[in-house]
Amino acid sequence: MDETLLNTSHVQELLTRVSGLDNDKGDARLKRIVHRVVSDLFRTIEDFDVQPDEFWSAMSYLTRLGQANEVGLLVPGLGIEHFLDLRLDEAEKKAGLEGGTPRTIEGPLYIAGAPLSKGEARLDDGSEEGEILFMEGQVRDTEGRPVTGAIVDVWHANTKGGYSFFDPSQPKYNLRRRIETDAEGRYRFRSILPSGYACPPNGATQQLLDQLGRHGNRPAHIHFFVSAPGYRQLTTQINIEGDEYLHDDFAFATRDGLVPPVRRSTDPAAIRARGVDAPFVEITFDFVLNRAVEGAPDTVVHRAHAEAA
Ligand code: MBD
Ligand code: FE
Repeated sequence: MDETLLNTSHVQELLTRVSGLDNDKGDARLKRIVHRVVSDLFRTIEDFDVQPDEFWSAMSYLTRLGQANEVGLLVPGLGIEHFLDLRLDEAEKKAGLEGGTPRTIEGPLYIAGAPLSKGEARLDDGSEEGEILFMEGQVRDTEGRPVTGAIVDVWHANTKGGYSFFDPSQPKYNLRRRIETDAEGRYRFRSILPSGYACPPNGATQQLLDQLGRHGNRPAHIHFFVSAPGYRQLTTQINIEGDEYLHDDFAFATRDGLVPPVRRSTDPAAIRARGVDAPFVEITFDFVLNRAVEGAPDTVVHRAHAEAA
């Protein structure tokens, strides 16, 4: 071993005691993880000769990040949430699962308990000017059989990139619905085409991104949880093609297979047939679910979610 401060018996004993590895109480796995994380931090401090002022500026950064409730924003910004997806992909491959719709990150803006309806829904309340969107598709298993009674839980931003609940100017559950698939496994909804999201410009996440020379933008996207008894829950998003950030997402969520064609209709007869009074866009997107299996980690992620009051 190199003669570094980290490698001295004094510091190694300190790390053992810090993480409780010298006692037989507590959580054995957590002790090993804390030992690793604190050791890696000590090594970073030593290798980069981090000074106390720099260290405390990082601690006040983390304090501000938490106080602003931006932890869930920095995590995808640092690619960590995408890495967790890659890990799940790898575990599923090992368990012999393949052929499902690609997963991609949940992000920080899901709200549980959106209104539930059968077959179809309208997500917007008509109060916002925006391109009219009709989206529909089928939920199937990997053998191509329709999944009846699946729940398509969908949420997306408005034309300003804001999400209801987090953006108090929007009505409760605006652009959030749960749709139960019909006898053919189909869902359909009407909404408005979302715009991309941008990190709060004066927030803690953007502050770090600035120092990394990075932007904090996401391409326009629509989130989904698709679930049904006997199947693995799918967490995914589709992206709206043509967006300038389509392949430059600060949250690294764009994946092959998740960018469906967007069909624009300006034909008066088609507009009349849809029962609307303006041009609209259509997206067709089918979801393929893997069956539930033993031996692959659960895809339902337990994390703190706000619930609308
Ligand atoms: C979002 O809308 C989002 O989906 C992610 C991952 C991060 C910030 C805002
Ligand atoms: Fe989002």
